[in-house]
Amino acid sequence: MSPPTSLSRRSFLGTTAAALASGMLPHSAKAKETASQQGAKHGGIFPKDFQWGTATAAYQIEGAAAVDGKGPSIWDAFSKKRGVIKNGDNAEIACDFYNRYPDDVKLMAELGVKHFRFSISWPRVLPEGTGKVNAKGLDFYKKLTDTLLAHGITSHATLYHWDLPQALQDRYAGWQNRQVVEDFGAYATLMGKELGDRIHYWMTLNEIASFTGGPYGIGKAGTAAPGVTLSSEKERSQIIHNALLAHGTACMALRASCLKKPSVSLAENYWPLVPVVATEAGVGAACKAFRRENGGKLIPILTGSYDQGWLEDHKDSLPDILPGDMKIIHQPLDALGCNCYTGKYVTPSDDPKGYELIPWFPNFPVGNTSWLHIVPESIYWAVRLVGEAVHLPDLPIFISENGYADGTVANSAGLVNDIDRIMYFRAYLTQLARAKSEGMPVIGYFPWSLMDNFEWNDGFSTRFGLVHVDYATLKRTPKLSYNWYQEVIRTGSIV
Ligand code: GBH
Repeated sequence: MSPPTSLSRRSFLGTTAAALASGMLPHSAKAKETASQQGAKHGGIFPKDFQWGTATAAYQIEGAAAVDGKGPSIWDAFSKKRGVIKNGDNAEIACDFYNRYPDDVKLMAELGVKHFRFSISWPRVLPEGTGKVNAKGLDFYKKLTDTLLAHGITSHATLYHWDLPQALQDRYAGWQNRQVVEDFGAYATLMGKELGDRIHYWMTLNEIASFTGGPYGIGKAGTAAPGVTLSSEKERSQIIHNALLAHGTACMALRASCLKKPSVSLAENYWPLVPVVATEAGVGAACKAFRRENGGKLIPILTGSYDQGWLEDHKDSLPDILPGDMKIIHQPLDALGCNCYTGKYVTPSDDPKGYELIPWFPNFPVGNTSWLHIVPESIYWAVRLVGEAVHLPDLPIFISENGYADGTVANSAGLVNDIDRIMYFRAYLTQLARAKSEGMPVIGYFPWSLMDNFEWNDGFSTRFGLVHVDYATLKRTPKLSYNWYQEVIRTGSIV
């Protein structure tokens, strides 16, 4: 793979070497240098075994939507509707990762990542959602994981990144029906049996809030797949409750079916709450907000009960909870994956909740896509509040996603000079280093995404990659941020 041409790799490295020589290490890393010989030797705060990775999802990169026996997913069906995806894009080909993965794994190896987060497409391995296994689909993940291993890259697999088999949507309305819990469990068992010999790190679900929120409208059609109209909030609560049960059931299924003891986790985009001023009162308000704002998903997973404040907020729309449900939901986790892009600022308040969220305003800095308010401290509080607000200070946390959409386009040499993305990553990583330097159990970082890909409703128009993809030719070109991340990994410090 040839390095970018317009700003040569040598001049790029020259710049970063100078920065390092002038002592531009994060303050916290410096403070730690004497305390942690190993960290210092490695150049920074992140230890040698820190999991530097990248993240992707099956539907967004694989393509091969109807190839080798794959069944359709709800996103295949949804994308066929007119006007729901920007520019009428669809992911039939996407990045063609299904065919090009050998080259893409080389790109990862060149980048220096030792960890890769991808998801398994449920309808690729079980075209009908249940029953008959598609051997060719299974083969793909065997070949992918073998290729990764051959390049010294560890697999981190997500079982569900939003591509439900359309067959289950048709058969019983998918996530709306509790039957999905059993079927997801059976799928997890199959994956554990078939792939548990080569995959140690598992995530059950990706972002419960995302696939139970926008896809379902109340009194109007949801805006993402499957695009369903609900009649009440209670119906949504039930969908979320089913997802929580599916998570717990899959945890048990993986532990029972993997050949070797797996590491089981999920990737949640829970809200990090950032105290505007981190006084005792400010942090106290953030803790209260953390429990209440995350009280319907992360909190029951981590504690076995919906948050009391959350129950009050949702008293008219509570799900039906069967005896034993909360125990299923509350499975021990080996680690917690946090998808962190943004956060919310919070201040103490005299109202009974004890906190107030600061609303966004139009000129607040946003990262080239409407929802991505730039809040670097969110990544620090996302880690710290699991310890402080939920009292799990030893639960290992990895950042399963963190990313930024392109603000510029490829120049005439085909290079994307994405200094804005580098700024974003550096700011967030500095805050992660802050958490690490304070002794918090941060174990990995998986920026979203290895390469530009199908960004759901935004189609191909919004680009999150470290590598640029030309969708006309499918040519991959590393962006400047790829070179930057390469140096971060090489030195273990924030260059
Ligand atoms: C992640 O979601 C996803 O896991 C990943 O697949 C995705 O590509 C990546 O982020 C980048 O977006 O349109 O205003 O209703 C991030 C959280 C939740 C952000 C849903 C967009 C819809 C906002 N996403 N949200 S809006």
